Amino acid sequence: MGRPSALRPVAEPPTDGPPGRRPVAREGTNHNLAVRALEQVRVSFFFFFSKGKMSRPTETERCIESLIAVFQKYAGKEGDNCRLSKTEFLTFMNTELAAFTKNQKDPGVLDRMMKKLDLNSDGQLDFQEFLNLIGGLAVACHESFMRSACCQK
Ligand SMILES: [Ca+2]
Repeated sequence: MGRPSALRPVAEPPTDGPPGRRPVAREGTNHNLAVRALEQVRVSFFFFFSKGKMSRPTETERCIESLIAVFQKYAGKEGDNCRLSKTEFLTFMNTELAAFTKNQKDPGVLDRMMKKLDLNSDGQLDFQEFLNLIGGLAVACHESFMRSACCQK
């Protein structure tokens, strides 16, 4: 485990108990360690995106920053600027993913996508729900690239 954050001190991972006994499932569960690791990443990203960017961002960091910026751009068009309304989602799809939407012959496809992505059924897409869309599209593109790469061999 890395150094404790200045913002959120992190308890040291538990030491192993006597053989044959599992440590008390509180602080040291894998789930809690994973959650704490995730919090560390979030804190690091908070510093990266909010403070002076001391070093040039990597390609991956720029991609993450772009996804956040695009989400905020469309989510901020009306109402709750932390979530995409259906109108904002349609604007996003027809602007940013026009190549995808233009090829759709089924006019209900975006409605169904919105319903499927809206995991908590609040009629809006939060950033996590938005990322599920981006992740799904990225996987589909990757698989398509892989298929065409395999066909060229
Ligand atoms: Ca939602």
